[in-house]
Amino acid sequence: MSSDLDRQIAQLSRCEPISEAQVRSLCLKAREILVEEANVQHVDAPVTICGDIHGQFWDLVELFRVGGPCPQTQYLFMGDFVDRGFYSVETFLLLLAYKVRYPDRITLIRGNHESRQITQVYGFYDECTRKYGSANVWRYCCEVFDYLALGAVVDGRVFCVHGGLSPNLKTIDEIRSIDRKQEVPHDGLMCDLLWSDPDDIQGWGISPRGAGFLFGADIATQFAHTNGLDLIARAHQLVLEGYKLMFDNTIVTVWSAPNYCYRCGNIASILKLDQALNSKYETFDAAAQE
Ligand SMILES: [Mn+2]
Repeated sequence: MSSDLDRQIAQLSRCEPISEAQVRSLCLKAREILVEEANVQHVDAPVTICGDIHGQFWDLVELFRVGGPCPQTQYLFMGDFVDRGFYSVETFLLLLAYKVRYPDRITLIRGNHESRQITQVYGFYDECTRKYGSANVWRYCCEVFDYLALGAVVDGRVFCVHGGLSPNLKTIDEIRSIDRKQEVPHDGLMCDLLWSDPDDIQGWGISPRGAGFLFGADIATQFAHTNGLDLIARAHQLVLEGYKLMFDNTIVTVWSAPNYCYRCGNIASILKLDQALNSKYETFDAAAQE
């Protein structure tokens, strides 16, 4: 019922949570859509690529003001919708409602925070139990997390992933053999895609995060060459200027949570790719908190 869904989108857009029964039904519909998606979704340009949101609901509203409303603008969100901010429930459910209402106009890929283990430490679990009086909504959302795609490729030329590359990955095709419908593992290819970071090193390095790897320009350049890519777009790391190009413009970090944790003082950005894959970065500041 798209009219019910439109009402839920309107309600969530005011930062008002929907009922537990509505969350359950929304999550079931979302899973039906996501289960049909590939581990690496193909997306056609033009599309606007976004990084971490982390429950900063009013900043997500600002993002849609800057980037244009969904579905008029096609969006690709690179994960970390929840934790840290005050409104992970409303943030994730609004994005999920858009996904169910306009499945071809918004792509959601999984971040390392879309995990049972991480959300029990960094806020989403507590927020769900506080707002709903039980862990049911958290459980429904975690079941959706397991179905989120692990990456996306725009027009065969721009690879999008939350974290980065893996020593166990040569071609994008190899991601297709993962059985992604599970909690994020502690190591291996699926883990690395969600946890790794580019760094000014040669080859591979140990990540200080305790999961994933650091990878240098040589690794990124080789991966881009092997897979015929113009750009690797990823999120996962706070960038004070909102975005950061590295390795001779082979990789970019896009960060979409302004004044992260309501105290970092950073600006945020989104990456607009036009029909011809020209890139344009739009930056924005934190919204006034309501
Ligand atoms: Mn992350």
